[in-house]
Amino acid sequence: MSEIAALIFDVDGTLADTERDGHRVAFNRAFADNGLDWEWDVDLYGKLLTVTGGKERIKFYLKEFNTEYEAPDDLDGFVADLHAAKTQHYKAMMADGVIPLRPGVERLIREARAAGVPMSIATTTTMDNVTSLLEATLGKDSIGWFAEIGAGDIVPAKKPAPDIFVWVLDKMGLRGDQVIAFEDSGHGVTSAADAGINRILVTTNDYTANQDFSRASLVLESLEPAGQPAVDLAALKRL
Ligand code: XBP
Ligand code: MG
Repeated sequence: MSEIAALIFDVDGTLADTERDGHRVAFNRAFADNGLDWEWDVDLYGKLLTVTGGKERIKFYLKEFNTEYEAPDDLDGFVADLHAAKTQHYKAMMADGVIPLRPGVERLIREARAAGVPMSIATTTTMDNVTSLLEATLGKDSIGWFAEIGAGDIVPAKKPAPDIFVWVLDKMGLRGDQVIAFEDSGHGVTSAADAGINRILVTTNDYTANQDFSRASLVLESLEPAGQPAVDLAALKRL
C-alpha cells in the first residue's frame, strides 16, 4: 500500500464522455458555420481520435480522409479559426449541461477533496473546454479544487507524448511514483507511463475499450463497475 500524494485526471473520456456527443458535434457545427460540407460521423470520428488535439485532428482529417479539399495557403490560420469556432460551440454545449460526469467521478473527487488529497488535470483539450465542463457539472468554484490544470497548447507535444503529465508533476513538485493517473485511452496511458507514473487507472469507453492498456494498473468500465465495488480512496491505495 503506497500513499497517494495526488490524483491526476485526464478529462475527455475520463471525467466525462465528451468525444462522441460533445467534441464531434462541436466540430461538425463549426464546419457548417464555415460553409464546409464535412461531416464527422461516429465511425469516422473514432478513426480521427488516433490523433489527439482538435487542431491536429483537423489537419489529420485533411491529410488522410479529405485529400480532395484544397486548403488555403495559410493552413495553420485556417485550422486555428475553425478550431476557435469549434471551441465556442463546445463551450455552449457544456454550459447547456449536455454532457454529465461519468459514474463515480463526482463522488471520488469530493472524497479526495474532503481527505485533503491534491488533484490536478492533464489533458490535451483546450483550457476553456475544461473550465466549462467543470463549471457546468461541479459548479463555478470547482476550478479551484484542482492544484494544476495542464491543458492544450501549454506543452508543445500532446499525448501520447509524456509532456503534459511531466508539466503537471513539475508544477506540483511530485514524482510519477507518488501519484495516481486516471485515463481512458491508450494514448493517455502511454503519456502517463512515459512520465514515470506507475499507478494508472483506466476507465474505458466505446471508443477506447479495445486499445492497449498493458501499462495500466487496473482497467475498469467505470469508477462504479457493475457487480464490483466502486473505486474509492481506499481502493486506490491498494493499486
Ligand atoms: C482528448 C482530445 C482532445 C479533444 C478535443 O484527448 O484528443 O483533442 O478531442 O479537444 P485526451 P480540442 O483525453 O487524451 O486528453 O479540440 O480542444 O483540442
Ligand atoms: Mg481521454
